[in-house]
Amino acid sequence: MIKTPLCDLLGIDHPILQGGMAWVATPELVAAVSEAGALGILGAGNAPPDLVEAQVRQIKAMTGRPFGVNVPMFSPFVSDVVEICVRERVPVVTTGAGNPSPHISGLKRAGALVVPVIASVALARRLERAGADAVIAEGCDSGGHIGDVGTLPLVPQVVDAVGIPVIAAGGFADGRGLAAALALGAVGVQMGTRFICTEECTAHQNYKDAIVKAGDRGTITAGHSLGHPVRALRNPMARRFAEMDKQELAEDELLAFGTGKLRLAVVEGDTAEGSFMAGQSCGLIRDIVPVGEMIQRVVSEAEVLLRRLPQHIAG
Ligand code: TUI
Repeated sequence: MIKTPLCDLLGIDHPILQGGMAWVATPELVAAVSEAGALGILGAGNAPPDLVEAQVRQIKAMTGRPFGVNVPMFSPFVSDVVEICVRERVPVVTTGAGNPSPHISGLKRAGALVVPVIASVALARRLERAGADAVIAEGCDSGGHIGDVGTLPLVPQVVDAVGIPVIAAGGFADGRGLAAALALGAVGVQMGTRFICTEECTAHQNYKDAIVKAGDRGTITAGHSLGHPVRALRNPMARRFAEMDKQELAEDELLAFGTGKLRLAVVEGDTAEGSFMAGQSCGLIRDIVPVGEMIQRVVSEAEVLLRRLPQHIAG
């Protein structure tokens, strides 16, 4: 067992969070992760408030363990979704893709722990002052919407800059990653792509198979010209999107091109037209396993590794 202050803060057994991926992190996955002793997080994405409310209730019916909801700041329903988290007494709220400052005090009054995803030292500092309970420092090795600093340099800089616990994200998929994150001063890891390749994840089988097949250079980034780049598996859709970046098209043209492509990947499994958002950890993922087995594997690998580190250094 690896216990860190994160386990006490969140009431979990293992210092592992499952990223709140839009369309992918459904109640089935969230409940399985929380039941396995890590923190399952619902991906609210752009979903309308009534759907998020129904999904939160579904999670509560499936598990009595702590869980979270991820609210991306670009959702057209941010305030309503935050209100649902307040009303439903969601234990942990993570945020992404923007600055959640205006929502922190309301959530905290309702007893929620607020854990924003940040991609820079500056925003980590600002959110600590605004009352965040912890931050998830996400490097650009991760999938989906990314910042511009790699995980390895970002995490220790955030650890040095704030007094609240720091969770590392971006590139983690095994016990070696968890051990490395702890060495950087983080209290745990958040993994996204690794959780897609589990039996309980409801994403299309083609999504899971494409991740297992992908190697170290399996992803590319696109959307830089829009100011919010996205990392996804290399496929015809991703290549065309990356080409459009170079053509300096109008923002609405690029946005229109991206709309609905994540759903096409997750729900339809459309390998040509879908946007299969995934992190660089895809090269480390070789199987589709039950959530509980994967978490156990990660934790015991990290444990063995940390125990054997003195011999490893001695050579
Ligand atoms: O949010 C994510 N990952 C995501 S969201 C998403 S859905 C999407 N669809 C189409 C286009 C774009 C996204 C897929 N993946 N991760 C958390 C994250 N947050 N990564 C980076 C950031 C971030 C970036 C800038 C957080 C704050 C931030 O602040 C800017 C500011 O306002 O100061």
